[in-house]
Amino acid sequence: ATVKSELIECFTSEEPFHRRKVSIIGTGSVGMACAISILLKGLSDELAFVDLDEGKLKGETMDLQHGSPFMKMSNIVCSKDYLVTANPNLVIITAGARQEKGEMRFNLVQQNVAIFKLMISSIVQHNPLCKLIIVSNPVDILTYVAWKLSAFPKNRVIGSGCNLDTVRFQFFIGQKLGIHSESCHGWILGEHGDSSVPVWSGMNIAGVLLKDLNSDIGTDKDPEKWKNVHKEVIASAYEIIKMKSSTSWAIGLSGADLTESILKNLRRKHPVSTIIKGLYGINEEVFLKKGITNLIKTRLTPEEEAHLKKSAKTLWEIQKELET
Ligand code: 6V0
Repeated sequence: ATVKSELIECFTSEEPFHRRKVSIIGTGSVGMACAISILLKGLSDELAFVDLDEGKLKGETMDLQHGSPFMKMSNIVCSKDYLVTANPNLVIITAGARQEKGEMRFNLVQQNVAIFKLMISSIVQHNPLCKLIIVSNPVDILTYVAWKLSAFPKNRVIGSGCNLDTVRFQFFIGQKLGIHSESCHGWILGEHGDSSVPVWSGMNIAGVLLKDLNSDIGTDKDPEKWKNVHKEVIASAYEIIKMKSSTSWAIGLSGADLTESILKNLRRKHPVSTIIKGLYGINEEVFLKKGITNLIKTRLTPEEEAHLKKSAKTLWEIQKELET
């Protein structure tokens, strides 16, 4: 007899029950920030990790496993083998090279495309029906690459896109007005990065359009220089990387936010990267429901639309050279 057999009378053999499984590829700062945000929101019953760096993979997993009692979480597993990711609702990809101080996101393209070639085929092999959230940079281009390589329908391949840029925008506007960022409604569209487009024409607080209060808002003519808020959004990632080598907490929370919309089928709108043809560019506002279901056709001023086209062109110039 063992302590276990003396203590526990087994009524039925346990059947695997994975109602909400999330797999995270990459256990770096972003992957782990996504993980802790998902765990603390109680969004999944099982979390599976994959990383090339076995020490880091096991260390991070053990560290989280020990915290299970505080999180009411049944199963946290890891392996270098993608089999561990099998049958999830969602796979979040955060693996790959990250920006060094002062480095632009586009510099990561070649390295990360090479990584994606191997990674996506392993993911698809074990998870032919999952949805993918791409976070690795340059996120818009890698979302396109993941879509091509996976041959998944476009509604199941989602890039985190401007979800983070948009909350940064709302945060800085909120700071300037002394209002909580959640009450500042406005969007950043286009590339997640330097050519992103702030949609000043729609920025509002409680339905009051800031453009109605200052018709020059966001332009060079504006005496209040609101345009600098967008500059701060673009600069903030570089600034944080300069100070702490990577950005992690806000993108982790943003990843969990998208995860929540998908797993709970919330039908919220998010500015994510999705593959769209015939509309302005690469990024759009969409409803998420078990993947993307609807796309909101944002009204833009002619200037905003021109900026968005330019942002899409910037991405396309790089994408068209890629051999996937
Ligand atoms: P990190 O801390 O270096 O972690 C990356 C992890 O990926 C490491 O643990 C590597 O071992 C692992 N890895 C590398 N190659 C592979 C592979 N082939 N298979 C499995 N694992 C692999 O980087 P960090 O976590 O800071 O950043 C991850 C990615 O997220 C980078 O590309 C960032 O640029 C990107 N970000 C995207 C953001 C967004 O808004 N979309 C925001 C911040 C960072």
